[in-house]
Amino acid sequence: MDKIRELKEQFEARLAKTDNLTLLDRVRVEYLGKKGSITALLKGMKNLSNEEKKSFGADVNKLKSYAAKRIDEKVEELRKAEIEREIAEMPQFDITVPANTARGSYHPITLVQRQCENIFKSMGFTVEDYPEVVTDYECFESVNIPKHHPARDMQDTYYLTNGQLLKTQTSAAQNAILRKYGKDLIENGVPIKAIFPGRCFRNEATDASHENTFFQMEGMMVDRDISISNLIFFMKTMLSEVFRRDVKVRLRPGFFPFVEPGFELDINCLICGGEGCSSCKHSGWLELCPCGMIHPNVLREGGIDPDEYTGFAFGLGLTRLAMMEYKIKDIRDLNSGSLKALAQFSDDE
Ligand code: FA5
Repeated sequence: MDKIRELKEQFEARLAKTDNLTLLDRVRVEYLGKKGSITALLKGMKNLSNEEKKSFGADVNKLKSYAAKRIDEKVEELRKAEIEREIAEMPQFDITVPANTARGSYHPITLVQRQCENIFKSMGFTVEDYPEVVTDYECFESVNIPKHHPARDMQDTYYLTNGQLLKTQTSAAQNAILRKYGKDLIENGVPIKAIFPGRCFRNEATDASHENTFFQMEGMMVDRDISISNLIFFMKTMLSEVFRRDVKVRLRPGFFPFVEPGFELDINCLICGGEGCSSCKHSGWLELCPCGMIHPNVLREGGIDPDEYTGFAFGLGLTRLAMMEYKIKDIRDLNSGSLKALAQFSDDE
C-alpha cells in the first residue's frame, strides 16, 4: 500500500511541474506506458498470495484510472492555457480608430472587358464563360490543329501531369459553343453570335508587349451567308466604340489553321501615335486582333454543315487593348499586383 501511495504522490508532483503537452505525453508513457511505473506494479504482483493479489490489484487499477483521468484533465488545462496565451499575445484593437473607407478599384483589363462585353451584347452577342484548364482536343484538335501540326509551335503550352493543359487561346471554346448553339441555328435559324473572354497562358519570354498570362476575347458569328464584310463591320464598330474616336487599323493576311482566309488586324499604336516605341516593337503598329472566316473543318467538327453555313471568328488581345486604352507602356505592369499603379484607372460606369 505504501508503494501505491508513494507512486501517487510522485505522480502528482511530476504532473504539477509539467507545463506543456509534449512533457505531459512523456509523463503518460513514464507512468502508464508498457514499461511505465504503474504497469510495473501490476507485473510485480506475481510473488503475492492470492488474497494479497486481489486487494493490491484492485488498488493499482484504481491508481491507473486515477492517473489516466488526471492526465486527461491536465491536457484540457494546458490547451486552455495555450489559447489564453495566444489571445493575450494578439494585437489589441482600438475600436475608436475611424474605419478605412477607401474604395477599391477595378483592374484595367476588367474595365476594358466589360466595355467590350457591353458593346457586343448591344449587337446581340451572348457572353460565354469557359474554363482555363482544357483538353488537347478543345485547345487544338477541335480547331483543326492535329497532333504534331507545326502551328502548335507558335503557342508554347503548359501541360499538366494529367494530360490537360492551360488554354493558350480562347479558341479552345469554339467547338463547345458551336455545339451549344448549333441546334438552334439548324432547327430555328437563330445565328450563333457569341463572345468568350478568358485568361490564356503561354510559356513566353516576357517583354513590354508579351506576358505568359494574358487575356483574349474571342468572338464568333455563324449563319447563312456570313462574309468578310460582316467581320470587318463588327471589328470596326467595336474599336470605334472602345476608343470613342477614329482609330487607324490595317488588315494583313495571317495564318491560323482554324480560319480560311485568315487576317491580322493591327491597330496604329496609340502610345507613340505610330512613331514607333517599345510597346509596338518600333513598328508603329500593334498586332491586336487576328481573325478570319471559320475553316470548314472547324464547323464540321462542331456539328455544322459548312456547305450551308459560314462564319467568322476573331481573337482580340484584350490585354493589349487595355494597354492602348489606358496608354500603359509595359504589359508587365498589368500583372504586377501593384495597387499604386493599378488603382489609377477608375470605373466610369
Ligand atoms: C490566337 O491566339 C488565335 N486563337 C486568334 C484567332 C482567333 C485567330 C480566331 C483567328 C480566329 P495569336 O496567337 O496571334 O492568335 O493571339 C491573339 C492575340 O492575343 C494577339 O494578337 C495578341 O494581341 C494577344 N497575345 C498573344 N500572345 C500574347 C502574349 N504573350 N502577351 C500578350 N498578348 C498576347
